[in-house]
Amino acid sequence: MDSVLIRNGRIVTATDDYRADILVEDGRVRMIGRDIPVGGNVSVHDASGLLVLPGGVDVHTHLDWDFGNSRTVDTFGTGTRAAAFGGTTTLVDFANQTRGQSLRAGLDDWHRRAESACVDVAAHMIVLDVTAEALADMQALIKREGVSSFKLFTAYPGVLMVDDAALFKAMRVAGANGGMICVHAENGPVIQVLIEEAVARGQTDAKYHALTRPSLMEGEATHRAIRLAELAHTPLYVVHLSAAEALAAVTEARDRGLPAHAETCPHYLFLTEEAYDRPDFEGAKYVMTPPLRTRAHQEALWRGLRTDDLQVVSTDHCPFCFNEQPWGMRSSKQQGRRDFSKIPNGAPGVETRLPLIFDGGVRQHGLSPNRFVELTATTPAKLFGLFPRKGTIAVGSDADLVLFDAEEAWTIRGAEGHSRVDYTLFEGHRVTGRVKKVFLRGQVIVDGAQWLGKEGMGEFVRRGECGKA
Ligand code: DUC
Ligand code: ZN
Ligand code: ZN
Repeated sequence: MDSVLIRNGRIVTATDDYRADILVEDGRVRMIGRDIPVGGNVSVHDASGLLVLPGGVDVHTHLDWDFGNSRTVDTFGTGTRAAAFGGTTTLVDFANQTRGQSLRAGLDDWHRRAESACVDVAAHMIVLDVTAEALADMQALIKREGVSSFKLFTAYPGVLMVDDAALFKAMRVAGANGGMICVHAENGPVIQVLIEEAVARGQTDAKYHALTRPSLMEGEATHRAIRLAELAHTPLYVVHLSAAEALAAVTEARDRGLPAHAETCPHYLFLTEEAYDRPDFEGAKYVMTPPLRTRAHQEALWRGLRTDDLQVVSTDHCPFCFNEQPWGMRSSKQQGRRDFSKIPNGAPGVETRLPLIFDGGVRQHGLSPNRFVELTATTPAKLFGLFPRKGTIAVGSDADLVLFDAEEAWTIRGAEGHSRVDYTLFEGHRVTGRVKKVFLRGQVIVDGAQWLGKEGMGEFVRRGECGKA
Protein backbone atom coordinates (compact mmCIF):
# COMPACT_ATOMS: atom_id res chain seq x y z
CA MET A 1 0.00 0.00 0.00
CA ASP A 2 1.18 3.57 -0.71
CA SER A 3 2.30 5.68 2.18
CA VAL A 4 0.15 8.45 3.57
CA LEU A 5 1.37 11.72 5.02
CA ILE A 6 -0.93 13.88 7.11
CA ARG A 7 0.62 17.30 7.43
CA ASN A 8 0.32 20.23 9.78
CA GLY A 9 -2.44 18.87 11.98
CA ARG A 10 -2.92 19.45 15.70
CA ILE A 11 -2.53 15.95 17.12
CA VAL A 12 -4.66 15.38 20.21
CA THR A 13 -4.38 12.17 22.23
CA ALA A 14 -5.41 11.43 25.81
CA THR A 15 -2.13 12.94 26.98
CA ASP A 16 -0.67 15.17 24.26
CA ASP A 17 -1.63 18.15 22.14
CA TYR A 18 0.92 19.35 19.57
CA ARG A 19 1.46 20.15 15.90
CA ALA A 20 3.20 17.52 13.77
CA ASP A 21 3.03 15.42 10.62
CA ILE A 22 2.10 11.74 10.67
CA LEU A 23 3.58 9.25 8.21
CA VAL A 24 1.56 6.08 7.71
CA GLU A 25 2.91 2.89 6.15
CA ASP A 26 1.21 -0.47 5.85
CA GLY A 27 -1.79 0.80 7.76
CA ARG A 28 0.18 1.82 10.83
CA VAL A 29 1.67 5.03 12.13
CA ARG A 30 5.30 4.87 11.06
CA MET A 31 6.62 8.25 12.13
CA ILE A 32 5.44 11.40 13.87
CA GLY A 33 7.52 14.55 13.46
CA ARG A 34 7.86 18.05 12.18
CA ASP A 35 8.31 18.62 8.43
CA ILE A 36 8.54 14.97 7.43
CA PRO A 37 9.82 15.03 3.81
CA VAL A 38 7.46 13.86 1.08
CA GLY A 39 8.88 10.77 -0.64
CA GLY A 40 7.64 8.96 -3.76
CA ASN A 41 4.27 7.17 -3.70
CA VAL A 42 3.04 9.22 -0.79
CA SER A 43 -0.47 10.63 -0.74
CA VAL A 44 -0.47 13.86 1.19
CA HIS A 45 -3.39 15.21 3.22
CA ASP A 46 -3.30 18.73 4.57
CA ALA A 47 -4.70 18.92 8.12
CA SER A 48 -3.95 22.61 8.68
CA GLY A 49 -6.49 24.10 11.07
CA LEU A 50 -7.82 20.66 12.01
CA LEU A 51 -7.47 18.39 15.02
CA VAL A 52 -6.04 14.94 14.29
CA LEU A 53 -7.72 12.50 16.67
CA PRO A 54 -7.40 8.74 17.13
CA GLY A 55 -10.38 7.00 15.53
CA GLY A 56 -13.24 6.73 17.97
CA VAL A 57 -13.79 3.44 19.82
CA ASP A 58 -17.45 2.71 20.58
CA VAL A 59 -17.71 -0.28 22.89
CA HIS A 60 -21.49 -0.57 22.94
CA THR A 61 -23.43 -1.23 19.73
CA HIS A 62 -26.10 -3.72 18.63
CA LEU A 63 -25.93 -4.32 14.90
CA ASP A 64 -28.27 -6.77 13.21
CA TRP A 65 -29.36 -7.95 16.66
CA ASP A 66 -32.40 -9.97 17.75
CA PHE A 67 -33.80 -8.49 20.93
CA GLY A 68 -36.95 -10.21 22.22
CA ASN A 69 -39.48 -9.91 19.40
CA SER A 70 -37.54 -7.20 17.61
CA ARG A 71 -34.47 -6.85 15.42
CA THR A 72 -32.20 -3.84 15.03
CA VAL A 73 -32.26 -2.36 11.54
CA ASP A 74 -28.59 -1.73 10.82
CA THR A 75 -26.56 -4.45 9.21
CA PHE A 76 -22.84 -4.43 9.99
CA GLY A 77 -22.43 -2.75 6.61
CA THR A 78 -24.81 0.14 7.29
CA GLY A 79 -24.07 0.54 11.00
CA THR A 80 -20.31 0.66 10.59
CA ARG A 81 -20.62 3.11 7.68
CA ALA A 82 -22.64 5.39 9.95
CA ALA A 83 -19.98 4.93 12.65
CA ALA A 84 -17.26 5.92 10.18
CA PHE A 85 -19.07 9.12 9.18
CA GLY A 86 -19.15 9.94 12.88
CA GLY A 87 -15.40 9.39 13.31
CA THR A 88 -15.61 5.96 14.95
CA THR A 89 -13.31 3.33 13.46
CA THR A 90 -13.63 0.50 15.98
CA LEU A 91 -16.80 -1.00 17.43
CA VAL A 92 -17.18 -3.59 20.13
CA ASP A 93 -20.58 -5.06 19.33
CA PHE A 94 -22.62 -7.66 21.22
CA ALA A 95 -22.67 -11.29 20.16
CA ASN A 96 -25.48 -13.21 21.75
CA GLN A 97 -25.96 -16.63 23.29
CA THR A 98 -29.32 -18.07 22.30
CA ARG A 99 -30.98 -19.84 25.21
CA GLY A 100 -30.17 -23.55 25.10
CA GLN A 101 -27.25 -23.04 22.73
CA SER A 102 -23.56 -22.56 23.31
CA LEU A 103 -21.59 -19.33 23.47
CA ARG A 104 -19.55 -20.55 20.50
CA ALA A 105 -22.67 -20.94 18.36
CA GLY A 106 -23.63 -17.36 19.21
CA LEU A 107 -20.14 -16.13 18.36
CA ASP A 108 -20.09 -18.03 15.04
CA ASP A 109 -23.40 -16.42 14.11
CA TRP A 110 -22.03 -12.97 15.02
CA HIS A 111 -18.93 -13.54 12.85
CA ARG A 112 -21.15 -14.37 9.87
CA ARG A 113 -23.17 -11.19 10.32
CA ALA A 114 -20.05 -9.09 10.90
CA GLU A 115 -18.48 -9.98 7.56
CA SER A 116 -19.92 -6.83 5.95
CA ALA A 117 -18.28 -4.47 8.47
CA CYS A 118 -16.67 -1.33 7.02
CA VAL A 119 -14.67 -0.48 10.17
CA ASP A 120 -12.86 -2.76 12.59
CA VAL A 121 -15.05 -4.75 14.94
CA ALA A 122 -14.69 -6.84 18.06
CA ALA A 123 -17.26 -8.75 20.08
CA HIS A 124 -18.52 -8.92 23.63
CA MET A 125 -20.61 -12.00 24.41
CA ILE A 126 -24.05 -11.80 26.02
CA VAL A 127 -24.45 -14.77 28.37
CA LEU A 128 -27.97 -16.01 29.17
CA ASP A 129 -27.49 -19.59 30.40
CA VAL A 130 -24.66 -19.81 32.91
CA THR A 131 -24.11 -23.57 32.60
CA ALA A 132 -20.88 -25.48 33.21
CA GLU A 133 -20.39 -25.56 29.43
CA ALA A 134 -20.89 -21.80 29.16
CA LEU A 135 -18.37 -21.19 31.95
CA ALA A 136 -15.82 -23.36 30.13
CA ASP A 137 -16.59 -21.57 26.87
CA MET A 138 -15.99 -18.22 28.57
CA GLN A 139 -12.42 -19.26 29.34
CA ALA A 140 -11.88 -20.48 25.79
CA LEU A 141 -13.30 -17.29 24.32
CA ILE A 142 -10.95 -15.15 26.39
CA LYS A 143 -7.86 -17.27 25.73
CA ARG A 144 -8.40 -18.29 22.11
CA GLU A 145 -11.05 -16.16 20.41
CA GLY A 146 -10.14 -12.63 21.51
CA VAL A 147 -13.51 -12.17 23.18
CA SER A 148 -12.71 -11.08 26.71
CA SER A 149 -15.85 -9.35 27.98
CA PHE A 150 -19.30 -10.73 28.75
CA LYS A 151 -22.57 -8.93 29.27
CA LEU A 152 -25.09 -10.19 31.78
CA PHE A 153 -28.45 -8.65 32.59
CA THR A 154 -30.15 -8.14 35.95
CA ALA A 155 -33.14 -6.82 33.93
CA TYR A 156 -35.74 -8.40 31.60
CA PRO A 157 -36.89 -11.43 33.62
CA GLY A 158 -37.72 -14.39 31.40
CA VAL A 159 -35.89 -12.87 28.44
CA LEU A 160 -32.33 -11.87 29.25
CA MET A 161 -32.09 -11.76 33.05
CA VAL A 162 -29.76 -14.00 35.04
CA ASP A 163 -30.00 -14.42 38.81
CA ASP A 164 -27.34 -13.34 41.29
CA ALA A 165 -25.87 -16.83 41.55
CA ALA A 166 -25.34 -17.03 37.80
CA LEU A 167 -23.90 -13.53 37.69
CA PHE A 168 -21.51 -14.39 40.50
CA LYS A 169 -20.36 -17.62 38.81
CA ALA A 170 -19.69 -15.82 35.54
CA MET A 171 -17.81 -13.10 37.41
CA ARG A 172 -15.49 -15.60 39.05
CA VAL A 173 -14.56 -17.13 35.70
CA ALA A 174 -14.05 -13.76 34.04
CA GLY A 175 -11.93 -12.49 36.93
CA ALA A 176 -9.70 -15.56 37.01
CA ASN A 177 -9.00 -15.43 33.27
CA GLY A 178 -8.38 -11.79 32.40
CA GLY A 179 -11.95 -11.12 31.34
CA MET A 180 -14.47 -8.53 32.45
CA ILE A 181 -18.19 -8.62 33.17
CA CYS A 182 -20.37 -5.91 31.67
CA VAL A 183 -23.61 -5.58 33.56
CA HIS A 184 -26.97 -4.15 32.60
CA ALA A 185 -27.92 -3.11 36.12
CA GLU A 186 -31.59 -2.60 36.86
CA ASN A 187 -33.77 -4.61 39.24
CA GLY A 188 -35.75 -6.58 36.63
CA PRO A 189 -38.31 -8.34 38.86
CA VAL A 190 -39.37 -5.16 40.67
CA ILE A 191 -39.59 -3.26 37.39
CA GLN A 192 -41.74 -6.09 35.99
CA VAL A 193 -44.23 -5.59 38.85
CA LEU A 194 -44.41 -1.86 38.10
CA ILE A 195 -44.88 -2.49 34.37
CA GLU A 196 -47.67 -5.01 34.90
CA GLU A 197 -49.46 -2.70 37.33
CA ALA A 198 -49.21 0.27 34.96
CA VAL A 199 -50.53 -1.70 31.98
CA ALA A 200 -53.40 -3.10 34.10
CA ARG A 201 -54.36 0.48 35.04
CA GLY A 202 -54.40 1.46 31.36
CA GLN A 203 -51.26 3.55 31.70
CA THR A 204 -49.88 2.58 28.34
CA ASP A 205 -48.27 5.78 26.98
CA ALA A 206 -44.54 5.92 26.28
CA LYS A 207 -43.91 8.00 29.42
CA TYR A 208 -44.73 4.98 31.59
CA HIS A 209 -41.59 3.35 30.26
CA ALA A 210 -39.66 5.87 32.38
CA LEU A 211 -42.06 5.82 35.33
CA THR A 212 -41.80 2.04 35.68
CA ARG A 213 -37.98 1.99 35.60
CA PRO A 214 -37.05 4.19 38.59
CA SER A 215 -33.49 5.36 39.09
CA LEU A 216 -33.55 3.79 42.57
CA MET A 217 -33.75 0.33 40.99
CA GLU A 218 -30.78 1.12 38.75
CA GLY A 219 -28.89 2.21 41.85
CA GLU A 220 -29.86 -0.95 43.72
CA ALA A 221 -28.76 -3.31 40.96
CA THR A 222 -25.53 -1.40 40.36
CA HIS A 223 -24.65 -1.60 44.05
CA ARG A 224 -25.46 -5.33 44.08
CA ALA A 225 -23.38 -6.05 40.98
CA ILE A 226 -20.43 -4.17 42.45
CA ARG A 227 -20.61 -6.16 45.69
CA LEU A 228 -20.81 -9.45 43.77
CA ALA A 229 -17.82 -8.43 41.63
CA GLU A 230 -15.89 -7.50 44.75
CA LEU A 231 -16.48 -10.95 46.20
CA ALA A 232 -15.63 -12.60 42.89
CA HIS A 233 -12.44 -10.53 42.43
CA THR A 234 -13.34 -9.39 38.97
CA PRO A 235 -13.26 -6.07 37.17
CA LEU A 236 -16.77 -4.80 36.46
CA TYR A 237 -18.04 -2.49 33.75
CA VAL A 238 -21.49 -0.97 34.21
CA VAL A 239 -23.04 -0.28 30.82
CA HIS A 240 -25.33 2.63 29.92
CA LEU A 241 -25.31 4.19 33.40
CA SER A 242 -28.02 6.84 33.62
CA ALA A 243 -28.81 7.44 37.29
CA ALA A 244 -27.14 9.42 40.06
CA GLU A 245 -27.79 6.56 42.51
CA ALA A 246 -25.90 4.14 40.25
CA LEU A 247 -23.06 6.60 39.83
CA ALA A 248 -22.83 6.99 43.61
CA ALA A 249 -22.35 3.22 43.91
CA VAL A 250 -19.57 3.26 41.29
CA THR A 251 -17.91 6.26 42.95
CA GLU A 252 -17.98 4.58 46.35
CA ALA A 253 -16.40 1.44 44.90
CA ARG A 254 -13.70 3.35 43.03
CA ASP A 255 -12.90 5.33 46.16
CA ARG A 256 -12.24 1.99 47.84
CA GLY A 257 -9.85 1.08 45.02
CA LEU A 258 -12.06 -1.52 43.35
CA PRO A 259 -11.81 -2.06 39.59
CA ALA A 260 -15.35 -0.77 39.00
CA HIS A 261 -15.84 1.08 35.72
CA ALA A 262 -18.82 2.66 34.02
CA GLU A 263 -19.94 4.24 30.79
CA THR A 264 -22.73 6.63 30.03
CA CYS A 265 -24.23 7.52 26.66
CA PRO A 266 -24.88 10.82 24.88
CA HIS A 267 -28.67 10.59 25.27
CA TYR A 268 -28.38 10.59 29.07
CA LEU A 269 -26.12 13.64 28.90
CA PHE A 270 -28.28 15.81 26.64
CA LEU A 271 -31.93 14.67 26.90
CA THR A 272 -34.41 14.40 29.76
CA GLU A 273 -37.56 12.42 30.53
CA GLU A 274 -39.66 15.30 29.16
CA ALA A 275 -39.05 13.75 25.73
CA TYR A 276 -41.60 11.04 26.62
CA ASP A 277 -44.38 13.65 26.60
CA ARG A 278 -43.94 14.37 22.90
CA PRO A 279 -47.24 14.06 21.00
CA ASP A 280 -48.16 11.60 18.24
CA PHE A 281 -46.31 8.69 19.83
CA GLU A 282 -43.01 10.55 19.20
CA GLY A 283 -42.02 9.76 22.80
CA ALA A 284 -41.46 6.18 21.63
CA LYS A 285 -38.31 7.29 19.82
CA TYR A 286 -36.75 7.90 23.23
CA VAL A 287 -37.66 4.51 24.67
CA MET A 288 -34.33 3.01 25.53
CA THR A 289 -33.25 1.23 28.69
CA PRO A 290 -32.48 2.64 31.20
CA PRO A 291 -34.81 5.52 30.35
CA LEU A 292 -33.99 9.21 30.11
CA ARG A 293 -33.90 10.84 33.55
CA THR A 294 -34.14 14.37 35.02
CA ARG A 295 -31.75 17.30 34.71
CA ALA A 296 -30.32 16.51 38.17
CA HIS A 297 -29.17 13.07 36.99
CA GLN A 298 -27.71 14.65 33.88
CA GLU A 299 -25.62 17.08 35.93
CA ALA A 300 -24.37 14.20 38.09
CA LEU A 301 -23.23 12.37 34.93
CA TRP A 302 -21.31 15.38 33.62
CA ARG A 303 -19.65 15.67 37.01
CA GLY A 304 -18.77 11.98 36.85
CA LEU A 305 -17.10 12.48 33.48
CA ARG A 306 -15.02 15.29 34.94
CA THR A 307 -13.96 13.33 38.04
CA ASP A 308 -13.33 9.99 36.26
CA ASP A 309 -16.08 8.23 38.18
CA LEU A 310 -17.38 7.65 34.65
CA GLN A 311 -14.64 6.56 32.24
CA VAL A 312 -16.30 6.03 28.88
CA VAL A 313 -18.96 7.51 26.63
CA SER A 314 -20.36 4.92 24.25
CA THR A 315 -23.58 4.99 22.25
CA ASP A 316 -25.66 1.86 22.93
CA HIS A 317 -26.56 2.20 19.23
CA CYS A 318 -29.62 -0.06 19.11
CA PRO A 319 -31.60 1.18 16.11
CA PHE A 320 -35.30 0.46 15.67
CA CYS A 321 -37.20 2.52 13.12
CA PHE A 322 -39.99 4.81 14.29
CA ASN A 323 -42.21 3.98 11.34
CA GLU A 324 -42.66 0.61 9.79
CA GLN A 325 -40.14 0.21 6.98
CA PRO A 326 -39.79 -2.32 4.15
CA TRP A 327 -37.91 -4.62 6.49
CA GLY A 328 -40.97 -4.93 8.67
CA MET A 329 -42.87 -4.26 11.85
CA ARG A 330 -40.54 -6.34 13.98
CA SER A 331 -38.01 -3.55 13.57
CA SER A 332 -40.23 -0.58 14.38
CA LYS A 333 -41.43 1.30 17.43
CA GLN A 334 -45.01 0.98 16.13
CA GLN A 335 -45.27 -2.40 17.86
CA GLY A 336 -45.88 -0.50 21.09
CA ARG A 337 -48.44 2.08 19.93
CA ARG A 338 -51.06 0.75 22.33
CA ASP A 339 -48.72 -0.53 25.06
CA PHE A 340 -45.40 1.05 26.02
CA SER A 341 -44.08 -2.31 27.24
CA LYS A 342 -44.09 -3.54 23.63
CA ILE A 343 -42.00 -0.67 22.26
CA PRO A 344 -38.59 -2.08 21.30
CA ASN A 345 -36.07 -0.70 23.82
CA GLY A 346 -33.26 1.04 22.01
CA ALA A 347 -32.23 4.11 20.04
CA PRO A 348 -29.64 5.03 17.40
CA GLY A 349 -26.55 7.17 18.04
CA VAL A 350 -23.40 5.69 16.54
CA GLU A 351 -22.86 8.60 14.13
CA THR A 352 -23.30 11.57 16.46
CA ARG A 353 -21.21 10.64 19.52
CA LEU A 354 -18.02 12.55 18.74
CA PRO A 355 -19.52 15.90 17.76
CA LEU A 356 -22.00 15.80 20.65
CA ILE A 357 -19.37 15.03 23.27
CA PHE A 358 -16.91 17.50 21.80
CA ASP A 359 -19.51 20.25 21.78
CA GLY A 360 -21.17 19.40 25.10
CA GLY A 361 -18.02 18.26 26.87
CA VAL A 362 -15.20 20.45 25.65
CA ARG A 363 -17.14 23.57 24.70
CA GLN A 364 -19.81 23.58 27.40
CA HIS A 365 -18.76 21.45 30.38
CA GLY A 366 -15.08 22.23 30.74
CA LEU A 367 -13.57 18.92 29.58
CA SER A 368 -10.15 19.24 27.96
CA PRO A 369 -9.68 17.97 24.40
CA ASN A 370 -7.45 15.26 25.95
CA ARG A 371 -10.27 14.14 28.21
CA PHE A 372 -12.61 14.05 25.21
CA VAL A 373 -10.21 11.66 23.45
CA GLU A 374 -9.77 9.62 26.60
CA LEU A 375 -13.54 9.14 27.02
CA THR A 376 -14.31 8.33 23.40
CA ALA A 377 -11.24 6.35 22.29
CA THR A 378 -8.37 5.71 24.70
CA THR A 379 -10.04 4.42 27.85
CA PRO A 380 -12.52 2.20 26.00
CA ALA A 381 -9.57 0.75 24.06
CA LYS A 382 -7.61 0.17 27.27
CA LEU A 383 -10.48 -1.28 29.26
CA PHE A 384 -11.43 -3.69 26.50
CA GLY A 385 -8.01 -4.97 25.51
CA LEU A 386 -7.55 -3.00 22.28
CA PHE A 387 -4.80 -0.61 23.35
CA PRO A 388 -2.26 0.43 22.03
CA ARG A 389 -3.32 -0.89 18.63
CA LYS A 390 -6.47 1.24 18.93
CA GLY A 391 -7.37 4.35 20.90
CA THR A 392 -4.26 6.46 20.43
CA ILE A 393 -1.89 7.99 17.88
CA ALA A 394 1.55 6.52 18.42
CA VAL A 395 4.27 4.90 16.35
CA GLY A 396 3.11 1.33 15.67
CA SER A 397 -0.58 1.95 16.34
CA ASP A 398 -3.17 1.35 13.63
CA ALA A 399 -3.52 4.50 11.54
CA ASP A 400 -7.17 5.01 12.43
CA LEU A 401 -7.29 8.79 12.30
CA VAL A 402 -9.94 11.47 12.27
CA LEU A 403 -9.45 14.98 10.93
CA PHE A 404 -11.85 17.08 12.97
CA ASP A 405 -12.82 20.72 12.53
CA ALA A 406 -13.28 22.05 16.06
CA GLU A 407 -14.83 25.29 14.79
CA GLU A 408 -17.45 24.18 12.28
CA ALA A 409 -21.00 24.65 13.50
CA TRP A 410 -23.71 22.47 12.02
CA THR A 411 -27.15 21.03 12.76
CA ILE A 412 -27.83 17.35 13.27
CA ARG A 413 -30.48 16.05 10.84
CA GLY A 414 -31.69 12.47 10.81
CA ALA A 415 -32.19 12.60 7.05
CA GLU A 416 -28.47 13.28 6.59
CA GLY A 417 -27.34 10.33 8.70
CA HIS A 418 -26.08 7.04 7.30
CA SER A 419 -27.81 4.49 9.53
CA ARG A 420 -30.83 2.66 8.11
CA VAL A 421 -32.86 4.03 11.01
CA ASP A 422 -35.43 6.72 10.20
CA TYR A 423 -34.76 9.24 12.97
CA THR A 424 -32.16 10.73 15.28
CA LEU A 425 -32.65 11.53 18.96
CA PHE A 426 -30.92 14.85 18.26
CA GLU A 427 -32.96 16.29 15.38
CA GLY A 428 -32.21 20.02 15.05
CA HIS A 429 -29.52 19.95 17.76
CA ARG A 430 -26.81 22.49 16.91
CA VAL A 431 -23.20 21.46 17.55
CA THR A 432 -19.78 22.91 16.92
CA GLY A 433 -17.17 20.37 15.82
CA ARG A 434 -17.37 18.18 12.73
CA VAL A 435 -15.68 15.11 11.32
CA LYS A 436 -14.02 16.00 7.99
CA LYS A 437 -11.92 13.01 7.01
CA VAL A 438 -11.55 9.49 8.41
CA PHE A 439 -8.74 6.99 7.85
CA LEU A 440 -9.08 3.30 8.65
CA ARG A 441 -5.65 1.68 8.89
CA GLY A 442 -4.33 4.42 6.60
CA GLN A 443 -7.10 4.27 3.99
CA VAL A 444 -9.40 7.26 3.57
CA ILE A 445 -12.93 5.99 4.09
CA VAL A 446 -14.74 9.29 4.65
CA ASP A 447 -13.93 12.57 2.92
CA GLY A 448 -16.51 15.21 3.80
CA ALA A 449 -19.83 13.83 2.58
CA GLN A 450 -18.11 11.29 0.33
CA TRP A 451 -17.99 7.59 1.21
CA LEU A 452 -14.78 5.92 0.06
CA GLY A 453 -14.90 2.79 2.18
CA LYS A 454 -16.47 -0.51 1.30
CA GLU A 455 -18.29 -3.33 2.99
CA GLY A 456 -16.02 -6.09 4.19
CA MET A 457 -12.94 -3.93 4.68
CA GLY A 458 -13.40 -3.93 8.46
CA GLU A 459 -11.31 -6.52 10.28
CA PHE A 460 -12.17 -8.58 13.33
CA VAL A 461 -9.95 -7.50 16.20
CA ARG A 462 -8.95 -10.11 18.75
CA ARG A 463 -8.84 -8.45 22.12
CA GLY A 464 -6.46 -8.99 24.98
CA GLU A 465 -7.20 -8.90 28.69
CA CYS A 466 -9.82 -6.48 29.92
CA GLY A 467 -10.17 -4.12 32.85
CA LYS A 468 -6.82 -2.37 32.72
CA ALA A 469 -7.05 1.39 32.29
N1 DUC B 1 -29.69 -2.81 26.89
C1 DUC B 1 -28.80 -2.51 26.00
O1 DUC B 1 -27.61 -2.48 26.31
N2 DUC B 1 -29.16 -2.22 24.77
C2 DUC B 1 -30.48 -2.23 24.33
C3 DUC B 1 -31.46 -2.63 25.30
C4 DUC B 1 -30.97 -2.85 26.65
O2 DUC B 1 -31.70 -3.05 27.55
ZN1 ZN C 1 -28.52 -3.11 28.52
ZN1 ZN D 1 -27.00 -1.99 24.61
